[in-house]
Amino acid sequence: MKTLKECGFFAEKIVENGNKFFIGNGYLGYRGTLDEFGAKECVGLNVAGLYDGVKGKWRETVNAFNPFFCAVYAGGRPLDARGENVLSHEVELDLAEGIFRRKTVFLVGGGHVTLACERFVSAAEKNLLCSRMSLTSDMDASFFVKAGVDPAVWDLNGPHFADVGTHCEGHRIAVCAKTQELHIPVCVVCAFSETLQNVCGGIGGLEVSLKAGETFVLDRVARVLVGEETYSEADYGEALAAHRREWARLWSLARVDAAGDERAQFALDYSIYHLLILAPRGRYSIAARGLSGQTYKGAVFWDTEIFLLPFYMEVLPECAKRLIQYRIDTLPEAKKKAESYGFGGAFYAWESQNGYDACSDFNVTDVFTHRPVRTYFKEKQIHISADVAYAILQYYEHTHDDALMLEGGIETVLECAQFARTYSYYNHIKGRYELLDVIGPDEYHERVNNNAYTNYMFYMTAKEGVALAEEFAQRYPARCEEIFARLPKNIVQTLKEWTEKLYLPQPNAEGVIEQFDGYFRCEDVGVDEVRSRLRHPNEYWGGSGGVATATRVIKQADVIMLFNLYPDLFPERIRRANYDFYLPYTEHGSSLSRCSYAIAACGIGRREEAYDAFLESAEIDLRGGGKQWAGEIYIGGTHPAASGGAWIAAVHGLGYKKKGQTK
Ligand code: IFM
Repeated sequence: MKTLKECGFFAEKIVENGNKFFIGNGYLGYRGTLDEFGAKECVGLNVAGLYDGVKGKWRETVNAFNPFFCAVYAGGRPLDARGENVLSHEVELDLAEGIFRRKTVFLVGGGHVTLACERFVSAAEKNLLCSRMSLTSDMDASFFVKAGVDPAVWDLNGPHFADVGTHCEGHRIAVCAKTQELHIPVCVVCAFSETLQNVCGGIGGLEVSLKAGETFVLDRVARVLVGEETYSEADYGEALAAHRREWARLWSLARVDAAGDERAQFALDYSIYHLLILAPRGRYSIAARGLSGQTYKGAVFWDTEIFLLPFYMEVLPECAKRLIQYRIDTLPEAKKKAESYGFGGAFYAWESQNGYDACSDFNVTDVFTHRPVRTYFKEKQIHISADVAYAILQYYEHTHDDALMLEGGIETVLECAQFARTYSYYNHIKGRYELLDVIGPDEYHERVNNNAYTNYMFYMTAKEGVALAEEFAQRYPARCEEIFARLPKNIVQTLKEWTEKLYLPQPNAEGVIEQFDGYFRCEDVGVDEVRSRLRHPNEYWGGSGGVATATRVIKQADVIMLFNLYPDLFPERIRRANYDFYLPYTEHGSSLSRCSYAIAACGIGRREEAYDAFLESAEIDLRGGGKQWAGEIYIGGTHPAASGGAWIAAVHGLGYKKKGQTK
């Protein structure tokens, strides 16, 4: 497997490379930054499922203290990749083993000094991360090595720690604190292979004298302890060996063969690498930007159910189960959300932080006035509940895990359908139920009526949910009686009647399904024209005053999504008509879009278009793609859904086979 490599140092790529060379183990994520960097350079050690909110700011995941800070000085001058004395610099990410490496050669007093480092977040142990730094000089030289656990944390909406305390005991340094909001103890403990002197504020130092050709090595073995977790020693070599063994196992399950196409192979390996380093290890799910930082508040969106779940179902089923379990666990919050808006059933969080909806009423800031813009994602993007139900139904179809269905699965699906039923309006004139005032996947058109994707998705939720409930009632009558006792009376019958009368937008004479009522009446202009109307590069395209709002230009695949999730709903002729119609209007302003078109293109026999869109999606973090700003809000980071969507397109569309698979 090829290793991702970059030679030379580019200051403008510090943030981008933090994402590109990112390592993780599903619980911890460490950005691809350099040892000498700090909070200003967006060093981040992100912890999954650990959230904190500071008064007046957005609640987000917590970044822990940095155990890998290390700055080396020669004659008082820092050996820094940004310095003028750099002869060469390279970073690499070993995808096969999940190891980050850097090597920088400096010119120091006429001699060459090589600073090298490797680091990994253990694939074998959830809270363990290790790094080995080495320093070699080709002439006798002395250095001062400054290292420790850096208490300065990069935050978007912090600071998240209170009562920060540093402790030093022998070769170990710990920085401990409590989160501001919930007072959860978080401690980063790092054992160093050398004892650091004069440790103060988590950082200590060490004089190092090298004879020509000698190498000094500093190992750092760290644990992130959350809550009641306790510390235990680990050995660098043993940890590395266990880590390597686990990566070998992971790739033996996950590798896909791109049939001799080198570019596709690398893009696919890179996408799969990202999916592997995000595989959850506990009762939490996967955030939209993975563990690459606090963007999107570290929250879980529909991305997980629709774009990521298929990979885990096939490759790491135990992780797929965790993703489903997360939604079942958070059913009570979804029911509360529905109730708070006056509806029944389960209305899932648009941006879920362990069930709590972190989506703000003002999710974008206007670049001209700097004022918050009212957005309606939280209360109108109701398709999230259908997406959750779809995932549960898919999971069941794949695993036949009756137990999970009886332990919340069926209940969740029915509650999601029930939510849509109570949300719908009965149109007495047309004699049908309608879903009014919603936002579909295309977020640029807010508060529309009868978004086709939403209506069909809830139709299928109710239909399939009812069928499953009836089947289970026959097979497990006693258990189902208990389940039904918790649900609204006669829910199965009510949902059946509702689906019969729910409005399902039909294709027009050209075979095109209108994305929402009145979409065809929007200004008929393409993406380039709308882009040319921008007065600021980071201007938000949607909402009440966006450049796309009154036009047919859409942010991302919308109607097309329906065909990807339910390919048998419409014949190929209709799918093709919609693909051709909507593609020119699609801005791909969301990283979920290209892969959706790739999957759709496969479904209508457009292999070349599918291949291009697949590459666009799979390479997004290799080229530092994706929008970085929504108005004035930073939305950069890695793009797991694009990786997951690329995998779906590759395996289920382009027909790339798993390694060792013959059919
Ligand atoms: O879930 C997506 C949404 O569809 C578009 N905006 C970004 C979200 C997170 O990826």
